[in-house]
Amino acid sequence: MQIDIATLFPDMCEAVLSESIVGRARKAGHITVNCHNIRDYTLDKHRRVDDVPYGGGRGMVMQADPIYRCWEAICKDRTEKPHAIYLSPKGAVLTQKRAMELSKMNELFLLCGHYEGIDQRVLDEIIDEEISIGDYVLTGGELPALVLTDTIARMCPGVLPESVCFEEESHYGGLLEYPHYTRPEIWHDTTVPPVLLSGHHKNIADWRFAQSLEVTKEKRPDLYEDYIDKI
Ligand code: 4GS
Repeated sequence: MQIDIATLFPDMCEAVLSESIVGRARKAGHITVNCHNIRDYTLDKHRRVDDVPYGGGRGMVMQADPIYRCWEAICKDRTEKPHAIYLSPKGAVLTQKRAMELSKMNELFLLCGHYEGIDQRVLDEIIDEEISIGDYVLTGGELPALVLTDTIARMCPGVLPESVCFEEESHYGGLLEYPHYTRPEIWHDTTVPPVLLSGHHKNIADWRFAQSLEVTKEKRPDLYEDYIDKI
C-alpha cells in the first residue's frame, strides 16, 4: 500500500505518522506514506495557495492549480493513477467496511482541505471519492486523512502481528468488543470474571461472544439490529 497525502501542513501529518504502529510499519516497509506540501507546487511568487471566493462571502478558497500540479507530480512516477480521496464533511461517513475495501487498493491519494474549501474544478477533475470521518466540522482535512491512513494501515499485511488482531476488534464482524482484563486479579476490591481464570478456552470464547452481544445491544442498538438481521 502506498498513500500520498497532499496537505498545507506536512509536518503535522509526519509527526503523527512517525509514531507507534504506523511509524514502525513505515520503517519496516510494510506501507509507504508520503506527505506532500501543496505550497511547494504554487507558481505564485508569494507562494500563495488561496484566494477570495468568486461571488463574495467570507473566508478563502484553496486554488485549483497548486493542488493539480501536486497531483500531477505524484502521478508522474506511478504506473497506475492512485485512487483519489478528498476528506470532507460532504463525503460518505467512513465505515470499517469501506476502510477494509480501501486497504486492498495499491495506491491512494488523500487531499486535505483548509479554509472555506477548494475550487470545485480541481475536485471535479481529479477526485474519485469524498469521505467524511463524521458529522462535525474540523479546521482542516489533516486529522481525517490521518484517521483514514491509520485505520487502513492496520489492515495491511505485516502491520499488525496477526490478522486476528483486527478481526476480533470492535466493528469488525459487526459487533463491539468484549471487555478486557489484566493483572492484578483483584483491583479496588473488584475481581476479574472467574471464567477468564478457568483456562477453559471454549467457555472463555463463549463468554466473550455473549459479552460482545450484550455490549453491542446496550451501547449500539443500531449495530445490534443489523447483526441480528444478518444471522
Ligand atoms: C471533515 C470531516 C471536516 C471542513 C476542513 C471545513 C476545513 C473541514 N473532513 N470529515 N473546512 N468531518 N473538514 O470537518 O472529513
